[in-house]
Amino acid sequence: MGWRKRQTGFVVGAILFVESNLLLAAHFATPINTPTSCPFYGQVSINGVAGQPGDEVAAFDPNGVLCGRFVIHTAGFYGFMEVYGDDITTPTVDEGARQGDTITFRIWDARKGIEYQAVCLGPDSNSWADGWARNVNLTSGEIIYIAGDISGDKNLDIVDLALCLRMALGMEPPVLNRADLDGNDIVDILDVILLLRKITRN
Ligand SMILES: [Ca+2]
Ligand SMILES: [Ca+2]
Ligand SMILES: [Ca+2]
Repeated sequence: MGWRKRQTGFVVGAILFVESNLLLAAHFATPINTPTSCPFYGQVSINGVAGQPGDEVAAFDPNGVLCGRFVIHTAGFYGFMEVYGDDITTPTVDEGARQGDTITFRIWDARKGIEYQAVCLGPDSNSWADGWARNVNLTSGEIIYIAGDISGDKNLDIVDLALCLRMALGMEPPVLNRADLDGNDIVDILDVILLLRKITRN
């Protein structure tokens, strides 16, 4: 009886530990730091609610290169976020934006594990210019990605749970970018439990 209780306590503790680490690890990749940058800042909301500490904003150039990332620390605001320019001394590598490029943004809701395309609300334009700060308010638009949505239908449900379980049991090849919820590069029973908790919380 006591042993079983202790075991349960251990499992619950392990899950809470993993979940707290999930909130600490940044979702978006780290951009390459270059000598040129255009700082963006402004308000950020997700479905009408202020972006919360731990949520993230990322900036992309027209080639889809991630060239800026900011982890929100003050509810409702992001920035200054350095959005880096392409380094002309490295012609084979595209690190970021060039003069006049239109920058697009994505928003990551860390608690719900949802990545959104951002809608730019101004007041400034979102064109990149070295050394010029841009005030661009952002709000969430189309959903790009939901952590744990293995079936890809933008819903978290029993179908995803069944797929995750099959991957954890080795009955199906693991799809890491969708099913590895704790980011340890394997799909196992802990990912299934994390997904179950997400589904029951929704
Ligand atoms: Ca370059
Ligand atoms: Ca799904
Ligand atoms: Ca995992």
